[in-house]
Amino acid sequence: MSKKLAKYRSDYRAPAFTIENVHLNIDLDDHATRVRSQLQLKRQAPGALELDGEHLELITLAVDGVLRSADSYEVTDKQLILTEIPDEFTLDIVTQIDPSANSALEGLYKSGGAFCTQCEAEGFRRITYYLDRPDVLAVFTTTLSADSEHFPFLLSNGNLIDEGKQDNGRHYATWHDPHPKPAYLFALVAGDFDRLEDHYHTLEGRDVRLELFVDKGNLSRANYAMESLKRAMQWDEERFDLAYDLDRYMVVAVEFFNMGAMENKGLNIFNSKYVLADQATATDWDFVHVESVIGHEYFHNWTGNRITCRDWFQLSLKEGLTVFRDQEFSSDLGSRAVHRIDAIRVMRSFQFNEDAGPMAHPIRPDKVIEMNNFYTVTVYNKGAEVIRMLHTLLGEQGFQHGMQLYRQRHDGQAVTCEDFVAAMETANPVDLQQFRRWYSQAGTPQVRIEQRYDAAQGLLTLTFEQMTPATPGQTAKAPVVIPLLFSAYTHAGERLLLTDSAQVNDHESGSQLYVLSDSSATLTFTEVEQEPIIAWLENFSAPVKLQTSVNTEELELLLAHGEQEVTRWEAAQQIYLTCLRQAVTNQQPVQLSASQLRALTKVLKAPIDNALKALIFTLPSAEELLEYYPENAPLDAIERAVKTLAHALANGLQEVFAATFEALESQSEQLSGKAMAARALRQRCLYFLALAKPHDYSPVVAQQALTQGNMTLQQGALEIAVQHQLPCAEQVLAEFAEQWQETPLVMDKWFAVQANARHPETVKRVAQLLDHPKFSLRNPNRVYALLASFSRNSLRFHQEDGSGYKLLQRIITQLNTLNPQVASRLITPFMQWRRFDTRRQSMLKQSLVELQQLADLAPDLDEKITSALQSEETASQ
Ligand code: 7MK
Ligand code: ZN
Repeated sequence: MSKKLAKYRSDYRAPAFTIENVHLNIDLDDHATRVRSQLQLKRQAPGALELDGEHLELITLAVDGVLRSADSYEVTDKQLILTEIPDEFTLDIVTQIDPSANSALEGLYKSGGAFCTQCEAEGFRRITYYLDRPDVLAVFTTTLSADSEHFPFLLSNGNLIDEGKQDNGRHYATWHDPHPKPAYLFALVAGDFDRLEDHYHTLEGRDVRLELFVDKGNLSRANYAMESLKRAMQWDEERFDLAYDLDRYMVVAVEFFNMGAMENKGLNIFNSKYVLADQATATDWDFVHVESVIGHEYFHNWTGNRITCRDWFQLSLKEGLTVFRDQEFSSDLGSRAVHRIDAIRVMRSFQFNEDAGPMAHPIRPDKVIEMNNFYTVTVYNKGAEVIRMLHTLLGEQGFQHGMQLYRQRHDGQAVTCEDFVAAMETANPVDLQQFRRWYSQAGTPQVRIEQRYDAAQGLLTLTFEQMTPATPGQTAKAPVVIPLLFSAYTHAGERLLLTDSAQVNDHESGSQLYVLSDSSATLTFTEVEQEPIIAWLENFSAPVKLQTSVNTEELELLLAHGEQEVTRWEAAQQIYLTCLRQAVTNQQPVQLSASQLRALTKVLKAPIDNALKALIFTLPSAEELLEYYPENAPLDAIERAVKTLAHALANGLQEVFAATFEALESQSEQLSGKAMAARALRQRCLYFLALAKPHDYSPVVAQQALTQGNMTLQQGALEIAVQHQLPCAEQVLAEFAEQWQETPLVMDKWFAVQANARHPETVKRVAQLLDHPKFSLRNPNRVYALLASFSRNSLRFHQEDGSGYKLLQRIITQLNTLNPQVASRLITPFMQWRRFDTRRQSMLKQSLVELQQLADLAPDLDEKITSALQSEETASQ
C-alpha cells in the first residue's frame, strides 16, 4: 500500500461535484455484502469526479443507466476516478465487502451477532465509493435486506417508509432521512435486540418515538439511558432553545466499538458501556458517564448534524462545542463543582501532556495524515475550554445570543470554526481578533503572577506575564487572551473586592475578572487596607499553567474560606503539589505540617458536600506531578513522594477518617446525588484506613467486596484490596471473577483494577492477564481495560527493567494489523520518550524504531511514530 500523504488545512478546495440524493441498497451477508449505490451528481466546479473508496471490490458501474467498461474509469486502492462525464448525471455503483473480516471496526462490521457501522471520520468509503467528505450533504434513502430470523431489526437513519418479506427467509426495510447529511453520519444496524420504547413531546409539539436497542436479556439495564435521553432533550430546549427534528430517535448499544458513541442522524450507535447501567453492575461514575455520553450524542443533533464541519480540520467546531454543552448539561443536573473538577483533572493529567509532546496540535489542526489520530483531548477537551472562555467573556446571555445567530446563519450548512467565532463576535459588542489565536496556536500557555504590597501607601501591585512554549512546527508564539477569574480575601478569610481598576470587572460567577492579553501587564490598586490573599484562575478559567507566589499558609486559608467549591479543592491540590515537589527536590518523604493536618481535618468535619470532601482527599496523580518535570523525570522520587504523601495523610488523619467512615456506613444505597457523594467519601476514607492498617481493614474490605447489588461498593473494595495488596486481595479477585465472568462490562473492571495498581507487581500481572481466557485483542473495551489502563499507569509502564515497554510494544505490534485505531491510542506513553533518563530514553526509542520497521505499518501509527522520532531540531520546523 502506498504511504498516506499529509493533508493541509490551507489546501481546502470545494468538491467538483455535489451529491443531491443517494439511494443505497444493501444486501447484508457475513462475507459477501452487496452494496448498490445510486448517486445523483451535479457539477459545482471543473475537474474529474474523484470518489473515495477503500477495501472495496467493484462489481459494476453505470453512468445514466449505461454500464461502463473498466477502461473508462480508474480504480486505485483509495479512489475511483471518472473523467468523461456530464455535468449532471446518475451514477450507479455495485460493490462487495466482507463485514466479518473487518476487525478494524470502521465502515460496516459485525459486533457479536449484529451488523453495524462506524463512519466518522472516513469509514463510509469502506462501504461504497463516495465523496466521503463532510461538506457533501445528501438526502439518503436506504434499503437493507437480511435474513429475518437472525436480523429481525433492520435500522437506518430517518423514518421507516417501507418494509416487507422477501423470498428465501429474508426481509427488507427502507429508511428515508429528509435532512441532508454528510456520509460520516450514515448508519445502519441489523440484528436481534431487546427494545425499550418511550416518547418525548418537544416544545414545538412533535411527538418523538424514542427507542433503545440492547443485546437480549439486558432490558432492565437500559432504563437509566432512556431517562438520561429525555433529560437531555428537555435541557437542550430549556437552556439552548433547541428541539429535536425527527419523529424517531434510536440508540443501539453494541459490544464491539472503538470509541464511546456516535451521533448518526436519528440512529446513535453506542458502546454498550455508555448505555447499560444498573446498580448491581455499574458504579456511580458509570451512571454519570452514561448520562453525559447520551447527552453528548444527542446535543450533536444541532452542533454537528444540522450544522456540520466543512472539513475535518474543523472537528473542534462540533466536538469542542458539544463537549462544552454536555459538561453544562451534567453541571446543571448534578454538582457543578464535581463536574468542573473532573474536567480540570482531564486537562492537567492528559491534555497538558499532549500539548507538550511531539503530536501537539492546535484545537484546529493544520496538518493531518490519519484523521483518526485527531480525536484528541486537545480537539475535544481543550476545544471545550476555549468555548468556555468565550462563555466567560460574553456571559451566559451574550453566549446564547451568539448561538442563536450561529444557528440562523448556518443551519443546514457545513462550516468552519471561523464561522462560529464570527457569529459570537457579531452578536456581541466584542472584538475577538486576538482570541482567535486559541484556534491556531498549540501548546499550554504559562502565566506568572506576582504580587507586591506597600503597607505604608496601601498600594497593591500585580504583575502578569504569559509565555507559550514552542511546539513542533510552531516556534514563535503570540500572546493569547486569558480570562483570569479571581477572588481576593483578607487574612480573616473575608472577601475583599479589588475595585480600583477599569480593567477588573465583577463577573456573573461571583469572581472578579481580569483579561490578560499582552505578554506582560501590571495592575495597581490604591487604598488597599491590608495585603490580600488571592485565589487565581478560579474555576480553571483558562487552559493555562499558573505560577504564583501564594504559599501554603495562604492556601490553607483559601481551603477553609474559599467561597467557591472548586477554589477550595484547588487550594488543597496546590498544598499537596507543593509538598510533593519539595519532597522530590529534597529526596525526602513528604511531611505534612501540624497546621496542614488541622486544615484537612477541618475539611472532613465541615458541613460541606461529601462529594467535594472526597475530591479534596483525592491526591494529585503521579502523572500530574510528572508535568512539572519536562526533562529527566525523577520517576523514583515521584513514586516515593506520592506514596509517602498518602501515608502521611493516612497516619495523620486516621481517627477522623475512621469516624467519618463509621458515620457514613448506614447511608442509603440510592442513586441520589447525596447517596453517591456519601459512597465517594466513604471510599476515600476506607482507602486511607486500609493503607494505615492493612491487617485490621482487610476483612472489612473483603466483606464489602461481597456486597451484592451495588457495584460502586464492590468495585471500590476490589480496588483498595488490589491497590494496597491487602491479605484478602487474591481471594477478592477470585470471587469477583467467579461472580461476574459472564458480564463483560464488569469483567472489564476486573481487568482494569489490576492494570491500574501502582505497585511493582503490576507488569507481571498484566502480562499474565493477556493469556486469561476472557482477554481478547478483538474487543476494544477489553483492550482499553487492561492495556490503556496500563499505558496510563506511568510508574509501572516505565518500570526500570523496560518490561512495561516490551509488553505494550508486543500488543501494539499485534493490533497494528488487527485494529490500527486502537493500536494508535495505546502508543501515547511512548511519545514522550525524550522526557526520561538516558537509559529509559534508549529503550523507549528502540521500541519506536522497531515498531516503525513493521511491514504494513498502519498510517495511524506511522504518523505518530514519525513525529515522535523526528529529531529535536527538525521537530520545530
Ligand atoms: C468521543 C466521534 C463522535 C472520541 C471521543 C467520541 C468519539 C471519539 C464521540 C467518536 C463523538 N462524533 O460523538 O464525538
Ligand atoms: Zn462528539
